[in-house]
Amino acid sequence: MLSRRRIIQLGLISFPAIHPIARAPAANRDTNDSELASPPTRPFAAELPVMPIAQSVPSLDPPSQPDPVSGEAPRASHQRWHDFLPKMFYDIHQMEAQHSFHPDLPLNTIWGFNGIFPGPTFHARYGEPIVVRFHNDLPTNHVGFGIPQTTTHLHNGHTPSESDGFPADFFDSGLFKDNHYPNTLAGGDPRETLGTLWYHDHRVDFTAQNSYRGLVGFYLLFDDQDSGDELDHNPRAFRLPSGEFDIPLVFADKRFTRDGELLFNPFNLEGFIGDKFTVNGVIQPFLKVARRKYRFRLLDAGPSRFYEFLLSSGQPFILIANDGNLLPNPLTVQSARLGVANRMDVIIDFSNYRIGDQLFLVNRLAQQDGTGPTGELLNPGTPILRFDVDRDAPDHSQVPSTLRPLPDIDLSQVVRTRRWVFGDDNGGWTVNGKFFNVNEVRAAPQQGTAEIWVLQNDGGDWSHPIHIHMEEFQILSRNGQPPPPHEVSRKDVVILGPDDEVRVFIRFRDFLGRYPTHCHNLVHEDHAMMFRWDVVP
Ligand SMILES: [Cu+2]
Repeated sequence: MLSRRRIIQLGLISFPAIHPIARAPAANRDTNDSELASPPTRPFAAELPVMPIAQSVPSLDPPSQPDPVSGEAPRASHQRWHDFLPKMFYDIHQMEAQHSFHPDLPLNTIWGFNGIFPGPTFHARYGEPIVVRFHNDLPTNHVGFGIPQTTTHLHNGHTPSESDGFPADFFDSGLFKDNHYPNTLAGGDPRETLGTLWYHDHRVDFTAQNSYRGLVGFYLLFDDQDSGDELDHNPRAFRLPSGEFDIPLVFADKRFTRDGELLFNPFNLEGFIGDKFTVNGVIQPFLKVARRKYRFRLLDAGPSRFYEFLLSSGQPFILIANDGNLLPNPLTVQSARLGVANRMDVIIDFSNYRIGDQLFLVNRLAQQDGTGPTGELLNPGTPILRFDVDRDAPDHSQVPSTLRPLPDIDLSQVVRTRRWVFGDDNGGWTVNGKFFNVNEVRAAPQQGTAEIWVLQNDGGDWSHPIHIHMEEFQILSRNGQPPPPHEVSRKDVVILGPDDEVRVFIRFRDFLGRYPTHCHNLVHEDHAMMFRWDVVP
């Protein structure tokens, strides 16, 4: 019997969704991407870029409103518009642009929000609903991978369905769409406050290619406690490191041709692994830091790699948030493991180093292909970001011993249990034996109820980071055991290692409509490891 891997190599799989696979050079028609080594680049030759903060505009023309307006891509009317009247407006253009991944490589043609990779960072606040108008200004005659149709998803946003970037809600170049982000608490519960979100393209079948090409950015949410001000006089404020000392870091591995051109292999359906590590769009950058505390918001943007981060000095991290959600209490951890789309907010205190010291953020997790990490921890691993301690700076920040309590898990609210098996039967990536079909509603939970979802990996060697849209969940058990301390948290992406079974508690509040659940190995997602579920009245 042919293995699934062999079947893929022979090109025998046909998928039910539309898969107009982009043309790739013949030399790339192989799943063994490790043969395609990128050109050498000097480590730590360029400074870490810090993304600009997205700037609002006074108004949109035509004005955004509950029903679609002229020139807008087709969409359903906005839910609960008048409950969450937008107070701020943003005008964002998805554009092709030139980008430098490294001074030793030529400029590359990327796709970015406002033409930059990563895109501008949103600073949003609870109680301030916003509308973001996403214009698709991508070229229709583009060269290379990607498809110039987009649908933007705000990852872990508690967002009405019609603004959630459903994979089938993509639209063509020349059109725009208004996404309404209410910035409201799930169920009105302050324990559901979110913090580190990100936005990216979610076009069905092409999410890996479009986001790999650059359609990725951060969206940070603040409230009166996580206020983004370490000098805040409000006694409730956490006063975590803020401003220039609060730095989002997006990790994305890339691969380049011999000529230094960004390379993606659409024929590799297992998962695409780069041999160059970018942070905020630059290969192995350095960051000048002051002798004080910093908050770093780590994000794995994929497409397929897992990371285990450590500091070369042996100093532990203070972990304050998992998947962007502040923990009940900070945890001291030696390392932080992230699957695709996971976030970890960590505090690093540089006050015990001397000016002139250098230390490294190191990835030690071995991964050869899209299967997932081998489990081996490399020694010393790959230094990805160098910290250069170069100055003193005042530090008014603190790390409170108590952050956000967890919402109650009230099992009496549970109306049913559903089992979702993530597998590789039927010759491809499936959930309960089926490929993604945008028109098939696989679950219809009733608004206001809670359910237990059992997420199970039957894939043998494979690891799958599973993402559920719209609501945070809490892990009840992992392989029959209580979750480890860092997973005692609200989560939106859970790593399913080989044969793992994770039971989660999830509720369905505030908005109706269709949402997806999928593997966030973007290649698995695009090759149909996803299902649709609808919240119904
Ligand atoms: Cu997967």
